[in-house]
Amino acid sequence: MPGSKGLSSPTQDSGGQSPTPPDTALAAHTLWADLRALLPSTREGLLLDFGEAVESSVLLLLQQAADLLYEEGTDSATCLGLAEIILDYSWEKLNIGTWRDVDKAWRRVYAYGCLFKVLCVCRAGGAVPEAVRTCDLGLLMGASILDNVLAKVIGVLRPHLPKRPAAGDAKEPLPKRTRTGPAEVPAIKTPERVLRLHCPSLEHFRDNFLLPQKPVILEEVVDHWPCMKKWSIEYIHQVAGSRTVPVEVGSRYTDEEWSQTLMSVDDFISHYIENQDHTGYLAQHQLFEQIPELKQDIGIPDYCCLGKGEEDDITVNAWFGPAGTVSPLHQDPQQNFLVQVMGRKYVRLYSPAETEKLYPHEGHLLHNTSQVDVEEPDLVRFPRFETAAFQACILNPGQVLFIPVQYWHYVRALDTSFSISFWWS
Ligand SMILES: O=C(O)CCC(=O)C(=O)O
Repeated sequence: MPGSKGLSSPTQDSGGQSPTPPDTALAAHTLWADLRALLPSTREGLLLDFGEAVESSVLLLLQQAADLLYEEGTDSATCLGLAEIILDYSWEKLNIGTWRDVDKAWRRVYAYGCLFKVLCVCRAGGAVPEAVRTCDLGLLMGASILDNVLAKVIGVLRPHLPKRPAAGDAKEPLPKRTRTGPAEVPAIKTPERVLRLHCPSLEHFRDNFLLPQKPVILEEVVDHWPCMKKWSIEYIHQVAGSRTVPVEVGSRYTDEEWSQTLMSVDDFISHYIENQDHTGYLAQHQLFEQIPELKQDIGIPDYCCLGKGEEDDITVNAWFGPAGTVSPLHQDPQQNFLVQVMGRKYVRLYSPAETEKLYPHEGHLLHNTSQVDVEEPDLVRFPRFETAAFQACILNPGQVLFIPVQYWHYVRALDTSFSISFWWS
């Protein structure tokens, strides 16, 4: 997948419509005490040191905000004003050029801005959903500070979030409008089918698929994961609805009009899953690092133990979207187990030996992506594509597709779908 093309500015908070608890003052006081306990005991412990990349004027703002936070009985509005300036300024720095060139010092500044804002909001008895959203922005766009304090802050805030009514409590069901009819399921010829195996032994998998680098679908190896029974759209609303996530907007990342944005999971579901005006894809996101409650519902495929790395080195990504999302034909630098939790996906696989027939983009950013639209190839521009050998499958819930390192893969969702990829070496 390509590097980030830059995120559009996060949509403004919808106005903090959280119901105010009856004993507001007491609740705010308790919350502030719990949050304050996460901070270093002295102001110096905040470690506000950013090196030369960050102007001294910005450092001064950070120091002033920190001083105010550590003073008793401070006017939170002044501190909040400083935090907002720090956030606006560092946000600009995060959005200049490509993501990989952003100086980490600015990502730390942004994370401190988020932390200070959240503390001010909560000290003043403000809206918890807004505070959670700010923490998420800090986690997504900032760098880790103070031993991942923003994740700990979310842990404290979570019990204070307003509860979403259970699906049965809703007075009227939301009208559902779907742009597309049932997705077309491609026919797959027998010789092209990816082999399926029930729970092969580690040795069998290693000798017949990992070492020779051959794709295979593994069945019944993740049936015991709680996500297989528990997950539904309603469950994702309940557990993750108020959390902010990155969303790809547009049919495919190779299109000109494709962009990325940040929004709550609730908004993502209502805009892109329940009402499909445009295609939106919560794609290639380390959701389980961000939301530990969801991580409890999944495991790591046993076969990953055949790799050389530690379990912590495995990159686990979520791919959640409506029918019709397309990941263009591309290759990745690690082995992959693509686990299908909800819905079906059509997958095409091409061996790295076929690369020359797949016309990779020439630019640096997309060199691992083919220029060919797999299901509607332009054979005048890309004549060799017609002779490229491939395998294909419909990946069903509960199945795990092994995609060897550098194997080209194209993926189209046939239904509302949730998949989890495990990249390992
Ligand atoms: O499911 C998808 O849309 C793409 C998955 C993918 O590219 C991957 O797991 O590397």
